[in-house]
Amino acid sequence: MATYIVGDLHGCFDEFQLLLKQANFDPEQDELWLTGDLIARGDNSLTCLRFVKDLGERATVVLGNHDLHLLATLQGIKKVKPKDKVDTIFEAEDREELQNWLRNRPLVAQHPVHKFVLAHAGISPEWDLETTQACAKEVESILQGDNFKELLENMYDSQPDRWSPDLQGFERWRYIINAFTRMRFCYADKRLDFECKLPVEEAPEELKAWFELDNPLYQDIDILFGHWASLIGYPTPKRIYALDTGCVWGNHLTMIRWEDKQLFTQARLSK
Ligand SMILES: [Mn+2]
Repeated sequence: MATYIVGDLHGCFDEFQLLLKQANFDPEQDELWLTGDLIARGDNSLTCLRFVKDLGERATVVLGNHDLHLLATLQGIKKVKPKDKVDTIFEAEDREELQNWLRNRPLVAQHPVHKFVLAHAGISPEWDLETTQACAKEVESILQGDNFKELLENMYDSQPDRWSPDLQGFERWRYIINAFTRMRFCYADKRLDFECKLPVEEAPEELKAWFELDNPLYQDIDILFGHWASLIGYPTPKRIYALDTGCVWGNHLTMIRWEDKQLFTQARLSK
């Protein structure tokens, strides 16, 4: 039995299948963990969703910003962007099942044996492990409940950008969602930035990657995440694993086998 963790699929189903084949992934024996953003931009979002859903308990996937955005568009809160290429999901006969499956996915997942944690964008520099778990649970229970639409309607903003345990209601949940699914750069005071789109090497000096801030948790546990394709080739600290290597942008899909840390990559197939 092996544990594999794969970066953002973004609808790159063919590359995903080649990667699983390359690693001899066995759905009867092995576990697959996914960094989220299964859908959007690539050509086969619907197939990716169905495949991961059908893996059942063999797969653990955390929610990404595009996954949450899909839920918002399915609820009619946002319009579908043609460039996302998700129309087939809207036309699918199993769309209700897919939606319900997706909104029951977690924001963070901790491996019961290996102890690593997985989140789409990362773990807030202001949180210890206990706060991380509690914050995720709080939002997950709303997403899984009857009032999830109201949460999705209120998640589109970049404020508040600082954590406080005193935050309440939508402001609190918005910070939690943004930290888990959208975070990249932070200021030295741990304020989150959502403006900078530059590669990390070219970012203004006052901005640092979230994992370069001072949080004891970042040395205590292995953290795996996706979301930040331009980190490709950037030397992350020892316990920090960036797995989105921009397959949908023409680079490749990356998967790590946790037991021996072997990396598997599959280049984007030309069309
Ligand atoms: Mn993302």
